[in-house]
Amino acid sequence: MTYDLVIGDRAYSSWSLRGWLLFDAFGLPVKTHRAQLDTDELATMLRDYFPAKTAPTMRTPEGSVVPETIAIAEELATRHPDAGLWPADPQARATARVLAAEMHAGFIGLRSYCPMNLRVSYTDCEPTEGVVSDLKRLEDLWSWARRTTKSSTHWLCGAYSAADAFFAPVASRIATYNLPVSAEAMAYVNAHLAHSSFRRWRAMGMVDGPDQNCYRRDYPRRDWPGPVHLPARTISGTDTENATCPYSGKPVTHALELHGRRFGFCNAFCRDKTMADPEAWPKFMALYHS
Ligand SMILES: N[C@@H](CCC(=O)N[C@@H](CS)C(=O)NCC(=O)O)C(=O)O
Repeated sequence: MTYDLVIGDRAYSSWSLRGWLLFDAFGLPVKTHRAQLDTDELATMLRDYFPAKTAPTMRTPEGSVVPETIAIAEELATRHPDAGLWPADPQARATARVLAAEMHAGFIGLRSYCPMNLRVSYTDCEPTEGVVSDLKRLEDLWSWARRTTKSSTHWLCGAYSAADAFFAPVASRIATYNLPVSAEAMAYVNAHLAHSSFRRWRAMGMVDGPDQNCYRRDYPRRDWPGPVHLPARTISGTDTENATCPYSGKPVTHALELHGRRFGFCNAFCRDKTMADPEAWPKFMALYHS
């Protein structure tokens, strides 16, 4: 038995990203169940998760239903005290909790004007006063956290913590909408874009379900400002270096080509998520370097 986590479209569901990072970035196994937002899929799936109404919703191995991302963070931190969801140092821990709580409840201007969309990046979105004021508050909070905790890492309270997981979707919005922030804040954004769990989620988001029109904006586009992925492409057939999937060990049914070499997987999603960012996947990279 493991944890179950109901999530929305990975490209668009900012709360689902937070919820999933609380597992993946801390080495906690989870089985995800994806429902497409703006359809009846989520409501249908959540019939088995009363009283949940939104994604993410966690079910613990013994069957407790935990919706609300902040509750998921607290419950996982209590159950897995060595995973490091909250900093061990009391002052850093208190700071991290303040950050996560304010993110959970606030930044409505930014969240509504700039919905998360991991599939695009725009040159400019003409941010409103509400967005600019939310960005200023974020910068103030992030600087305060670094000063208070004397963090010497990329992250706000020392090692990557649940507070950073809470800000990952904000970092993605700054990248997507090219929002104006200080050099210090941009360095924090870049740390998120390069974080291996974030890269894995985004790689899945690039290939997980259709583009949703309600998240589309007609601003001019630019390339994604995060790490550039290796140039993989899908190919037909199963004539690959490996006979079994690097993730499941099952026989190869889908293939990609990278740098003239052919690799196989046991389903289209695992092939496509690897194609979207090969370096995000340690098991694939181990195969690539073998
Ligand atoms: N306060 C909730 C917010 C979750 C939330 O609003 N999730 C969105 C997806 S990002 C959702 O499920 N929307 C579908 C709906 O509201 O019907 C949390 O912390 O988890």
